[in-house]
Amino acid sequence: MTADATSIFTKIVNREIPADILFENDRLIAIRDIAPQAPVHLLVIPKSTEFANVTELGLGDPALLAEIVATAHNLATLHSNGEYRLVFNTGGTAGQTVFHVHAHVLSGGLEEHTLA
Ligand code: DGP
Repeated sequence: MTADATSIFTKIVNREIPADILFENDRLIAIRDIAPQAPVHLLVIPKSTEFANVTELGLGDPALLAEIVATAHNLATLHSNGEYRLVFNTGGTAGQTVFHVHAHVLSGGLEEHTLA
């Protein structure tokens, strides 16, 4: 399966819709989630439209998955206390609504929150 090439995240990458962009390189973009579930709730998103979910990404480009994890750590350190929860919703019945792989980075006061 290929990610939706017209996904909301591709539109953000292409500057077709606005977002609060915290980090960007040639492979990734990181934004604030529009509906935060924690004091710090960021999304780390590959620019590639090749992967719909983390299973496909891990099999297809494990180095890019590792880069997402490193970026999550760096952003949680910059924007919070360096401690974070990393969530990949995978499949509609698991809460995935955008079928373009993305990591939720949740940080700050998570002892008061259940899973995103
Ligand atoms: P998921 O349910 O795991 O597919 O997560 C999708 C997330 O994307 C959800 O937490 C809300 C966020 N989101 C959806 N549309 C937008 C948008 O236009 N801008 C931003 N910043 N986040 C969005």
